[in-house]
Parts: sequence; structure tokens; C-alpha cells
Amino acid sequence: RPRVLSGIQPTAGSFHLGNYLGAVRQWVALQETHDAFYMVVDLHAITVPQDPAALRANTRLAVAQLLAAGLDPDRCTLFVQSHVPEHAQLGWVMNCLTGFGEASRMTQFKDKSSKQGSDRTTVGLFTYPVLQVADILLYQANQVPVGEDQRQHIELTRDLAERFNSRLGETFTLPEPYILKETGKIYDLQDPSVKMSKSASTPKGLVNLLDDPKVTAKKVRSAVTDTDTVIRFDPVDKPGVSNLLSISSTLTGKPVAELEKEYEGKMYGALKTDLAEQMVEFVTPFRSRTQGYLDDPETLDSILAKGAEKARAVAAETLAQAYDRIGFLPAK
Ligand code: AQP
Repeated sequence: RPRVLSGIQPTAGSFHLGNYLGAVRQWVALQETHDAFYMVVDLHAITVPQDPAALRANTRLAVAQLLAAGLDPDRCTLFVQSHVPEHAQLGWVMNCLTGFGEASRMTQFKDKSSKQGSDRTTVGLFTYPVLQVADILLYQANQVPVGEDQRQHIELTRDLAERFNSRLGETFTLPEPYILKETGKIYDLQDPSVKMSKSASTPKGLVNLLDDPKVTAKKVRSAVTDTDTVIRFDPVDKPGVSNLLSISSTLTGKPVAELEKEYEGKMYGALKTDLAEQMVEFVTPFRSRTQGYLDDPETLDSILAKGAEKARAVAAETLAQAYDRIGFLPAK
């Protein structure tokens, strides 16, 4: 079976609709066909300040949401990044292989650091993509299911894997991004020119899966569209309507073309009302399943302990091979 690896940050509490449609939904599907490794990336979370108690609670909450979304610990390896020390270890190796200019070209870092200001931007945020490289290479992943915003980081991963392999001998698998065209980028409901994001979206533009379903329905009904009236998929001229069509298509399983036909001659309100209902139908059981997992911390812990053990077995083998190629003296 080909292998997939991906991760999600435990920072925001609730996952948002972009996280789910862009990434987590694919994780659930891929566990059926791939050897799948999925993790909650707490090392990445501390690139910005975290309250310790909140970080701990949010890490559990992230695991509960992944299970609620459909990850099955019998079908995939689910773990917390800091439970596998090889991530930080290979991360250092990859830092030493990355050019400063190369890291400086990462657009996500440029965006985030320009918003934070240089005094509040950590070196960890700067090298975050390099740690992500290590995350992926440790598992020799063939594919990485992520949203469009991560494409550049997968390219960096391929570059560094190639560099290591050509300098020191064939060691790492070169991964491919696994990004779906329809849902690779879900847009802010209030500003469909930017991606939905926990740090940049306004509260009204961001759909949190754990919000009260009534709040979610209201956000969908007040989504920004355009002054035209035709319901047509056209991301350039009608980004708001197109975003709603993409979301609805994924939630209902109906192709966008079929939805366009269904809404022929109808007003935007009809699409929004239907989508609000589809969202409520989706988030209501998601919320209660998440709560169910949170209420059973022993089960969560045992899932994570097994996951870490399985992940470490793979990660330790890759790291040992990399250390050997580098020329580190073996510890006796
Ligand atoms: N709007 C989105 N559309 C599609 N995919 C998205 N992802 C995030 N936003 C969208 C994908 O979700 C996965 C987990 O991402 P993360 O843990 O990096 O989450 P994040 O970066 O914290 O999410 P945000 O909202 O994008 O955070 P900020 O605002 O801090 O940058 C990834 O696969 C990501 O591509």
C-alpha cells in the first residue's frame, strides 16, 4: 500500500470548514486505500505562544475531532507529534540542509510574519516548513493530503529529500502533494478572495465545526455573494457563489454541474438556505461524537499510546538510516 502522512495543528480548538474539506475529509477516505499516518502537530503549535493548559486541552480536542470525523485507529496510525522525538531530531538535520534564502521564500512565513511583526515572530515559525519536511520524510510518505496553502512546503520537502539523497545516498522517498481541485482552498464566507483561516478570517467568515449549529447556519445564510443573480460556478467572476457551490457539492456528493441545474432560475437565498441545512446536518453529529470521545480520556490516551508506538517504529528506522549516512558515530 502506498503511504500517506499529514498533520493538523491543535491551536484553535475547533477545526474549521477549510481544515475539514481541504484535508481531514481526504484523510478519512485515504485510510481505506493507503498506509496512513496522521498526527496532531503540537511542535508546530508552539511556533506562536501557547498557554500550557490550553495546548494540552486542544491537543485532546483535536484528536477527538479527528476520530469524530471518521479516522479509525484500526485503519490508520493516529498520534501526537511530540510523542515521537524523531521529528525534532530529523528536523535539525533538515535545518542544516536548508538554505537561509530558500527558507525565506516560503510565502506562508512571509504572510504570517508580516502580520505579527519581527519582534513577535519566532525562529521556530521561520523553520516550521523544515520541521514539516522532517515530518513527511520520516515516514517515507508517497503522498501528503493537504490544502493548497501547503503546496510550497511539499515542494521544499521534495527538494531537501533530493538534496540529501544525492549528497549522501538514496534515503528518502520523494512525496507528492495530494490536493483536491474542488476543496483544496475553501474561501472565507465574508471575503471570498481569501482562504478561510483561523488567524486571518473574521468570525463571520469562519465556520468552526464545533460552533452552535444555529450560529453556523446564520453564517452560511449571510455569506457574501455578488450583485448578479445567476447561480453558476465561476471562481473568477463569482468567487462567493462558487465557494458555496463547492462546499455544497462536497457535502451532498452532487457534482457542481448538477447543482447548477438544480438552482437554475432560483435566487441565491435558495442555495444558502439549503447549504445552511446541509451544514447543520453535518456538524450536529460531529459535535456530539467529538464530545463522546472527550468524555472518555482513557480511550483517547490508549489510542495515542498505540499510535505513537507504531509511528516510532517507522520514524526510528528512517532516522537511524539518515544518521548513519550523515556519519554520526553510532551510540553503543
Ligand atoms: N481554507 C482552507 N481550505 C482548504 N484547506 C485548508 N487548510 C487550512 N485552511 C484551509 C488545510 O487544513 C490542514 C490543517 O491545517 P493547519 O493545521 O495548518 O491549520 P492552520 O494552518 O492552522 O489552518 P489555518 O486556518 O490556515 O491557520 P492559520 O490561519 O494559522 O494559517 C492543512 O492541510 C491545510 O492546508
